[in-house]
Amino acid sequence: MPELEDPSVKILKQLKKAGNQYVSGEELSNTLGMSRTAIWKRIDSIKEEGFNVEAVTNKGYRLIKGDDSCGIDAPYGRLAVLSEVTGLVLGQNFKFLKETDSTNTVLKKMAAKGAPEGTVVLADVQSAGRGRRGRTWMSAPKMGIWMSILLRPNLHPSSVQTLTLAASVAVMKALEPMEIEGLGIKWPNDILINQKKVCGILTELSAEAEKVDWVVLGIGLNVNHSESDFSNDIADIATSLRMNVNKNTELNRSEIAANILNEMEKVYQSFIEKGSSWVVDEWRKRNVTLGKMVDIISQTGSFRAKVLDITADGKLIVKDADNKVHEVLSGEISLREAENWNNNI
Ligand code: BT5
Repeated sequence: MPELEDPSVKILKQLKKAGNQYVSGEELSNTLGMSRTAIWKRIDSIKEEGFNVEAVTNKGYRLIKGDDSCGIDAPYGRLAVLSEVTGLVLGQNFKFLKETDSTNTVLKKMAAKGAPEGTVVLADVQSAGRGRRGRTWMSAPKMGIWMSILLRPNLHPSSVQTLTLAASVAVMKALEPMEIEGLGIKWPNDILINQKKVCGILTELSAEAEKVDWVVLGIGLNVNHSESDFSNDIADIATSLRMNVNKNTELNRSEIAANILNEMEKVYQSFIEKGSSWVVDEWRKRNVTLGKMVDIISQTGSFRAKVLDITADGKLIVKDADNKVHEVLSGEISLREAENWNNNI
């Protein structure tokens, strides 16, 4: 059974929808086709995940909001996320881990054993969170969203870059309602707030010559960190959502994680229907890279260039100091401050 069909998820969705009102045991039993005793047992499992459910004879059940602004959604876990998921594919198979080495590593093993498209692994803390090229991703407990999504697209391996861009577009769409100033994508898929990194994406895949077998999209998003929660080596380059919203309370990670899944499902669908140029256009609207002066960093060295454009399959088009135009498929770029710009370019 897909986990989105889990009766506990459905009950929780119904209680959330009712807001402050009671939902009778009978009503739940009718909509779910389960006995009232079975409903009562499910309510117990919902409480075990940290939700405060009040049961009143002759009235039914209702969710009690906490005192803080996180309210009824404050718990972080499988039910908390799945009860906010509105799509049908992403989250249909869902694993929540209190602690793990890396959600990408876990999901890659599951993918190799045949896990279905839409499988999601979410952890509260990672002991060995990974960035690209062997770098470390700091993944402190209770602070962020450390999540991996499994897709099995019918794609040529060369199109996977577009899928990575699609993931950054989906995260942006999930964050946009928060109206954070200075939010944008740095090529290929770092999300920055005023030049500081709030989200990184690690794409890993298995493919044959002509076709992708699976893609694991690993998303690391800093949510509730304050400045002192970052280690010294990244304190100057990292930021969190909470540091950029006018709110003194913690943000609701479950809701944000679910919103990312909801947006990713829609973006993935549009990518399949409309093709990579749609994704690149959406990326273009949200990027902070085009037109900028950058250092292109590769294994063989680095050079300064101006970013002219992005191709339909996600390569960066840049012009170097000798007016030579290059296409950059992957690698690193470092955005230059305006005062460092070389006027010759
Ligand atoms: C990335 O790598 O940005 C990809 C990060 C992907 C993390 C997710 S979490 C869920 C899933 N499971 C995993 O194990 N990984 C994925 P890269 O572009 O290589 O950036 C890594 C660099 O970002 C590091 O070398 C640090 O400088 C910096 N960094 C490390 N942790 C950070 C953090 N929490 N916030 C901002 N910057 C960080």
